[in-house]
Amino acid sequence: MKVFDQFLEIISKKGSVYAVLIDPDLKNNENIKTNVKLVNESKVDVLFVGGSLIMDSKLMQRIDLIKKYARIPVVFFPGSASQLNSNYDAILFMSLISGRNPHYLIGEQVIAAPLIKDLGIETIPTGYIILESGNKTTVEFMSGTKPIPRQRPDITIAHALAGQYLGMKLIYLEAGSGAKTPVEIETIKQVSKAIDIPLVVGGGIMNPEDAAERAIAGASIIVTGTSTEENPAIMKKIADAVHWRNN
Ligand code: 1GP
Repeated sequence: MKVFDQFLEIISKKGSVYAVLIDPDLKNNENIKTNVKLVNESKVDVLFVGGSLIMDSKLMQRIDLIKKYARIPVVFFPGSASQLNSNYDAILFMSLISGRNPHYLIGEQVIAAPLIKDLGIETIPTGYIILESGNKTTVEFMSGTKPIPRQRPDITIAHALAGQYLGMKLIYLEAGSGAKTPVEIETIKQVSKAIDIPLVVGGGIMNPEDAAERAIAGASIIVTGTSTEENPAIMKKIADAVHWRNN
C-alpha cells in the first residue's frame, strides 16, 4: 500500500498519524541506531527524515542506517534535493507556499523531479507553510522567506486553501524546529475546517498534552523532532496521545 494511503487508513482508524522526525545531521550521529530501534517499539507510524542544514558529509550513510533499522515507512522531509536517497519509501514533495522565494516554490522541485522519477519513489505533494516561531529558525534563515504572523489565521487559511486548489495532498503547518510554542489550537481548528485534505502540524510539540490537543483540534499528522531527540522515551506517550480515537 502506498504511504499516503497508509496515512489515510491510520487517520480513519486511530484519529491521527504520529511522525517522528530524525535529522540525519552530525549532531545525531551517535544516537541514530538506538533512536530508530526505540521508534520501532513506540507505536510511531512513520519516520520523517531530513534537515535544513547538514554539517558533514555522512548524510547518506545515516539515511542508509535509518532505513536498515526502521520497521515503519521512512519518508523524506526535504531540506534540499541534494539529500535525495534511493532508500526512501516516499517523499513529501513540498513547495514552500508561505514564502515568495521561487527557488523553494519550484526551483528545488525541478532539480529533484527527474531524480525521483528515476528512483521510482512515491511523491506526496505537500504545501509547506511556515508560521512565526518566536525564534529565527534554521528553515526560515535557509529558505530566505518570511513566516506568516501567528495572529493571522486568515492569511494561513488563504495559503492552505491555495495549496489545496493547486492539488496538494497535504498541508503542513510548520512552527519551526525548536519553536517556543507550537501552532495555536485555534489556528489548527480554523485551517482544518477550511480545507478538505489532511493537515500536518509540527514544531515545538514537547509533550503528549501538546500533541493530543492538536490532534483532536484537527491535525491529521503530528510531527515531533526536538522533544523526541532530547527524550526518546516520550515517544510512546506521544503516540498514545496522537492515536486519540483509541483512547
Ligand atoms: C517538524 O520542524 C518540526 O515540523 C519539528 O519541530 O523539532 O520543534 O519538534 P521540533
